[in-house]
Amino acid sequence: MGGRIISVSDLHLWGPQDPLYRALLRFMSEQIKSGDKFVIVGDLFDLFVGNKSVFVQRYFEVLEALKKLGEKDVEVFYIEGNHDFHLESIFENAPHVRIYSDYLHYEFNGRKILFSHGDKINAKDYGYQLFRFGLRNLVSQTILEVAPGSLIDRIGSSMSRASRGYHPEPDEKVVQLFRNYACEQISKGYDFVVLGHSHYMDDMHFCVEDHKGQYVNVGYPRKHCKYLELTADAPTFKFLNWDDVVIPFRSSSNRTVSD
Ligand SMILES: [Mn+2]
Repeated sequence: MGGRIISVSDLHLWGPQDPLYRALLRFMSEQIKSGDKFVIVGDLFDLFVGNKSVFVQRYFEVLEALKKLGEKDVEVFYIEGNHDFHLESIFENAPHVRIYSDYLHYEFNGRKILFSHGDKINAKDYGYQLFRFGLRNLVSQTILEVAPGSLIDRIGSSMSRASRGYHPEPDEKVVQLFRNYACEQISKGYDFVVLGHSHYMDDMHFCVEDHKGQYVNVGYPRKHCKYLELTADAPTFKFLNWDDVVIPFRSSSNRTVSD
């Protein structure tokens, strides 16, 4: 059955040897059906900046698979994260892939959905803001164009290692900030708010002056093994397991899913 919204975020893929990378390829070919909308809510890649050949080569199969989804009439909405941005030129020849640098407002069967990675919500996350400043703001499009890919890869990889990609423990204050932000958006009329970035799996229902809305966050798929599905007639987003498709990326040591 097609026509669903399928959403992932925070996979932080590091390359073709990553079991999650293989899993995502299988997921795209087997689970995403004709007519589905595939929404990526940032940090699909652990590092992908601009159209540098070092990244294009590293993630070649995933890029090709995303482009191929157009053949089965799947629209792809790619909301950039803080580890993957300036991607617009990568998909220039794939009109079914649309890139959003901040957020996506989407209407699905009369319901309003806000998708955003969420990295701008916590203005007091100094460590992260430094990462963002260093990578996203300082590395402007102009610098990106002239700097060698290998240099960006080296700097970016070490910054990425120092940020959430390799230290995925969620911060309670961030979790609260994200919930507050989602509630605020629901009070403005959104029916669903989909965020990533916090690496904290969340599924909350808010009711503000008789208007109900759901906030969802898939957390950190390496740990929580979830993706999201919203069908046309379902009242809420459902958390589905990667298990059917993906055996290798769950190990016995990271099975805690109580949060
Ligand atoms: Mn992030």
